[in-house]
Amino acid sequence: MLDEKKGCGCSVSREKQKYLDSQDEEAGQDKVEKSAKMKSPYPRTNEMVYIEGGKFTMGTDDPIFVADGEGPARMVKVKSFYMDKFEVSNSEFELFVNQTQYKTEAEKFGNSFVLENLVSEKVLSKVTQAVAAAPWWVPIDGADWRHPNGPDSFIKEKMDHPVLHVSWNDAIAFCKWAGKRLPTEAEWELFPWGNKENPGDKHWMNIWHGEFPKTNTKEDGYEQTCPVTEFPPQNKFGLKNIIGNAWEWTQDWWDVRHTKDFKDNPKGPSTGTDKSYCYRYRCAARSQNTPDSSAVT
Ligand SMILES: [Ca+2]
Ligand SMILES: [Ca+2]
Repeated sequence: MLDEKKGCGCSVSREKQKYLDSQDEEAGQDKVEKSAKMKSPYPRTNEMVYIEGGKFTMGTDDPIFVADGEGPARMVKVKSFYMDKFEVSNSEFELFVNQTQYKTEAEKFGNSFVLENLVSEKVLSKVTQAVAAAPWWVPIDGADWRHPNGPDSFIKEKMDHPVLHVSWNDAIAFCKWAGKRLPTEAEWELFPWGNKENPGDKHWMNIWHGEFPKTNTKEDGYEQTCPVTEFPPQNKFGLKNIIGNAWEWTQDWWDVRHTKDFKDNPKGPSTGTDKSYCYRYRCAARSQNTPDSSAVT
C-alpha cells in the first residue's frame, strides 16, 4: 500500500484537500473564519499511556553543560502518571484554539524567535537585532504557531507536525483545555532512553545533523520538524519524538542548585523566573526560558 505522504497524492482524501484549500493564506478573513470552524481531518494524536512510577537516578555526575545544573546525580522517586504518547500537533493545538479562541503570547507580542536559516531573505532583510549569545536566533515579526518560520510561512501541510512558538503559559492553557498537565522535570527524566543516538543503525528521532547552525545534512530525512507520529517509539511505553523534533516544556521552575539528597516526587522550586524544558538529546540535558518565551528549532 502506498504511504499517503510518499504517494502520488491521489490518495489525499477529499475532506483533507478541502481542508487544505480552506487554509489558503490568500483566502481572506471570511475563509479563515470558516476554516476555523471546520473539524480537522487529521487523526487525533492525544492518546496517553500509563507510566508506572519508581525510583531512578536523576541528573549526572559527569555533566557536559555544568552551568545548566545537570549534576549531581541524585536518587529520585516519582508517582505513577499518564503521559501523552505524541508531541502536541498543530492539528491538536488548532482544536484548542478553535474552541477557546485562545491567542498565544507570540501572537499577542507580535513576534517570536526563529532560526535564521529558516527565514526567507525578504523577511530576514527587515531584522535589525539578534541575540548576542546565540546570533542564529532572530526575532521575527509575525512569527507564531501558524507562521513558524515567519509571516510568509504556513502550516497547512504540517498539521501533523508539532506546534511551535508555544510559550510555557500557552502550554499551560492548552493543558487546562485538554484536562492534562505538564510533566514535572523528574517525571520527564524517568524514561529510560538508552544512551545511543542510532541503535541498530536506525534513526529514532529527528535532530540536527551537521554543523549547527551552518549545515544540516538531513540524515534522518528531516531538515525541520517531522510528523509527531514519525519514527519508532523511543522507549517501552511507546512514546515518540519525546527526544528530538520539537522541544518540550516541563512544569518546574528552573533550578540549578541540586543536591545529592533523595527526593520524593519533586516538583521543582515553588517560584522562579524561568521555566525548565528538556532539549538536546541527552537525558540530563536541560535548559530554561521565561514562561512567555517561544521559539522554533
Ligand atoms: Ca533532522
Ligand atoms: Ca520532542
